[in-house]
Amino acid sequence: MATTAAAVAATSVVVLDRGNNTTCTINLHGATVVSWRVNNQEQLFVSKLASFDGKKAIRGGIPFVFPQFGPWSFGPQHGFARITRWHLDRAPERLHNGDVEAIFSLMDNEFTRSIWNYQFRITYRLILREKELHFHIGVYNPSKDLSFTFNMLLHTYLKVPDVRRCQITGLQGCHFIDKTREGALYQEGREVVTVNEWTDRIYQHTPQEHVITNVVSGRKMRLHKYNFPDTVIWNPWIDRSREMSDFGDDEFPNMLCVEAGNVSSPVILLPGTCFEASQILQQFKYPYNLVLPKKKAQRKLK
Ligand code: TA6
Repeated sequence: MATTAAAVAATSVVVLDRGNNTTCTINLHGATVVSWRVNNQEQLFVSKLASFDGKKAIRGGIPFVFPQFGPWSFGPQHGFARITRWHLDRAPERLHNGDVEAIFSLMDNEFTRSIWNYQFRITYRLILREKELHFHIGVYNPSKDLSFTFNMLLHTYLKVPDVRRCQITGLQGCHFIDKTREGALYQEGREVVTVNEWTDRIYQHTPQEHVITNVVSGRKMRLHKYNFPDTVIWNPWIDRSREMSDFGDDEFPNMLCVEAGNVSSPVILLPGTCFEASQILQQFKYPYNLVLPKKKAQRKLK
């Protein structure tokens, strides 16, 4: 299982293998998780048209958004972290309890400073458990005198048999910016959110946990997050799918993005300080009686 740094340098891919066909594959291009298999079942969506040219962001898996979410006047949409090669600090290692861990990092370099002239260091620790994938992130500001602000988000593409059958919990009562309606602010009235059209919403100050039903083979996915106050829900549906060259026109029913992040209020990082955030994805079966949503009118706030 031990993957030597030399071997990794030659390729761009790192594999955490827990045995029992449970693996996690990371591409050093963006430290993008491009596969998470639980007992040989893929949990993440990657487009059949995704580009692996080491330049463009990978269309699928879990791209790492930093230091900007969305359009950016200084640099690429969603920042440079997802289009930069990360370093493997610690090759995959089996822990005493059978889990497998690896650590990646990204530091400022000539390219990043040409866009965003700040020193920084990000560590990204991934732990593969039996039915779970853990993400621990540290952002450090080594400067003696300069603070910086950033957005950060894990742009998770869940693989689903039919997105129209998925339900997402934990958004009721949350305000959201609806990018499909000129960025107007709304409040979510539904107990469980469903996706039956182009959806692109930034839910603000969401609770620490969401459960997404009807993911791979009818199971559920629990997303538990820490220090990620926002949740973005995205599906491009028909028209937006056609606008993306690295996304198949027929693929939108099979993916759902549920993204934990710091979007609505950027993080301000003082000199010499560190910011930590984490996410746990846990795949599990039903014993769970679904409460069918009582549709309430969404109240437009302004
Ligand atoms: O996270 C949702 C979103 O911001 C959408 O607005 C959509 O643009 C999506 O990300 C994909 O962005 P990309 O830059 O990867 O095409």
